[in-house]
Amino acid sequence: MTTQEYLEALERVRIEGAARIASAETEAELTEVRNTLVGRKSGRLSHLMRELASLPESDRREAGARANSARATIEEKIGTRAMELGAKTSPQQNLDLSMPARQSWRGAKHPVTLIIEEIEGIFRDIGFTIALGPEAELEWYNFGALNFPADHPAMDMHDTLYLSDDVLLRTHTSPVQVRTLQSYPPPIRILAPGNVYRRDFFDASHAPMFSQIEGLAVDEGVSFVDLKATLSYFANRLFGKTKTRFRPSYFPFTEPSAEMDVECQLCSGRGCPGCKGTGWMEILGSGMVHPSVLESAGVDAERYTGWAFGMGPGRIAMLRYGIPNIRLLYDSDIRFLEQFAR
Ligand code: 2NL
Repeated sequence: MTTQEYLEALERVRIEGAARIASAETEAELTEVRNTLVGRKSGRLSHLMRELASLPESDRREAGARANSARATIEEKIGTRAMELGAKTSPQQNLDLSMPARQSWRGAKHPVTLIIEEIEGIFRDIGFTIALGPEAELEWYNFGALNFPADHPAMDMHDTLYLSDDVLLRTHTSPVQVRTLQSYPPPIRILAPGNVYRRDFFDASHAPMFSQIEGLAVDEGVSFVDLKATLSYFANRLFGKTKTRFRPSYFPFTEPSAEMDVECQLCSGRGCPGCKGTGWMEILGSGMVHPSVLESAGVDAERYTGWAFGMGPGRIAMLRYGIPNIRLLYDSDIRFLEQFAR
């Protein structure tokens, strides 16, 4: 082989090699192409490099440099093509269909929040407005306006958190209703949900802060029939069709007063430990607004009458969801709370 022939052969390997590398469509094909070009034993370029020795002494240096350059070009093109083929095929090849999906978490509202929202929805449907007010309240709105006698035990320092002589943390949401009566003329139909505070509630099964919902309706000609009909309707919306009953009770701010029971949700009224064998569960207290409460708030008790009620959403949530222990409502245990995700 003359030097001229040798250099032409090198050029052919470089050009044909480049074309074959570019047309390799799989990594296996590319390996095959690589073997035929630069494979140690049978590669065309390896063969040509062994042929160098047969060239005239004076041409070897130049021809050797050209052969090395051709090899470098081919190796570089193989490397580039290998990356292209890898990028094309690896997504499928690396896909592990048995790999578990990443865990996703859905937030849950607290059961008491769910109940408050549900109760608000029911009363909004029948024309009640949600009313809010301050949690730090004047003693007069919390007790004085509500017909509490000056020596009522609820006003004791042991039961109520006082912030100063005449300011306290409200013990019920009634002050919101008194403020509404002062500010708007009847007809009034409001629902007053919110947090309330009691010192005596601070033990293993009670928190010093808990939620309450009160409601108030005041207009001309409002009677105990309106109270019974509205609260019975409410109980049937909340618990599904269920028996209700009213029992006489006492509150300083209502007269007459009544507590409402629903058929025990655990035993359907047959009697069980949950209802202490009575077949009934108390869900709220209510009554006709005491005339002196209306007068305290500046409402003419000769012209207007009203009814009111109060309940604890925590207690309702326990009945409604079958929660056995009140502490579950306060412990913030994620295993309990996540059951209310929806
Ligand atoms: C209960 C009982 C009750 C009221 C709250 C009320 C408010 C005004 C006037 C008259 Cl402004 N009454 N609220 C009436 C009866 C019962 O709550 O067991 N609460 C947890």
